[in-house]
Amino acid sequence: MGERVILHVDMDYFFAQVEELENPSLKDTPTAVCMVSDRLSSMGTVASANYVARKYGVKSGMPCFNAKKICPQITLLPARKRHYEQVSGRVMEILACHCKILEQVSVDEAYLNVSEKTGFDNVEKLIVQIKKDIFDGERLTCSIGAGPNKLIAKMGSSEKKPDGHTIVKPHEVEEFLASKPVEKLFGVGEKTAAKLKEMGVDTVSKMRALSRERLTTVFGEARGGRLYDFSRGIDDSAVRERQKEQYGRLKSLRKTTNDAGEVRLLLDELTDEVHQKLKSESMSCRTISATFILDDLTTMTRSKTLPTHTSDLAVMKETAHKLVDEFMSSNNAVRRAGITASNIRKETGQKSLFEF
Ligand code: DCP
Ligand code: CA
Ligand code: CA
Repeated sequence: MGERVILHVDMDYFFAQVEELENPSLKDTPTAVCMVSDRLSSMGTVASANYVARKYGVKSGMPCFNAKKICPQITLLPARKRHYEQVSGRVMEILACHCKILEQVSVDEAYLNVSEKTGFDNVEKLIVQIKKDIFDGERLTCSIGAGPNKLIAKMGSSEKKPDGHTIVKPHEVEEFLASKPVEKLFGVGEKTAAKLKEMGVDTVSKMRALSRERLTTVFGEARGGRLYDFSRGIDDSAVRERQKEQYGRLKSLRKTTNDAGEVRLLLDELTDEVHQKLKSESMSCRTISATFILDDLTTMTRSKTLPTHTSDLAVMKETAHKLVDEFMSSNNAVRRAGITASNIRKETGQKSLFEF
């Protein structure tokens, strides 16, 4: 068996970079995209900040209010999630052209097993090509890590951000990890880092001095074992194509209501989105579920399984309407509602019963 070469691709300041495309003047000024909660429009948090804004200390997860305070000239934009998902889908398609197996792990990152295409000696050429293809296609930059496993590839992609790449060959793994502070090791969150520091361990090389027994005693069998392996650069997990099991959307109503018509309208809008997503991935579904969140935040779900798989928008909407009408007839006041398509499979090209 030849050596494994794994890439991890992560888009640079993804949401904010996508916004810059449409308004290039934002490029040189601090800019952030805010995720605004449906109801409380003033309570947004920063989803993504460009690198100019980061110089002022603006970070993801920070309340937008604080971002404005530390950087008054910042441009804050509302998130357009559906748009980013569409761009993401196109980026993933570009990546899929470069490997047999692609594992998308979030909206802006993926692992690629490229062992069949290249060894470490030529991997840089492939990385440059992938970056070029994404830039030519979408005008977006990304950062890429290459390593003998997912752990090292993932850590490599964040080494030289933005628009950078890092290649860690198998014999370089040990040195790559050794001097890193523990919080840089993948899988070490804030709590674990704090605990390690309490134990006098602040670098990965010091972590390696801890026995497996010690780590599993402190952190439990699974997590402790993983920390032991990760500190040595060991990660045997496979790059695995993930099949989505369901597609769903949930949204607040403008106000709490017991009018079935209003809930239907909202679900129509969400069904359009779910349907588009299914179609874009050539999937069909057999089960439609509607979720209703009541004023006291109780969540209720109603489902219908159809006789055959479908990706027919009218069928999906009609099923959702039935679910709404049945649910609302018992006079529930609904605050949020959602739709989920599950029981998913690749479209076979065969007509469904409804289409005959
Ligand atoms: N995201 C979010 N809320 C967070 C973190 C991220 O909504 N707390 C979204 C917006 C990001 C996207 O996910 O653009 C990807 O997250 P990353 O952590 O990869 O961050 P960025 O891509 O924004 O920046 P970086 O250049 O550091 O990768
Ligand atoms: Ca990113
Ligand atoms: Ca990411």
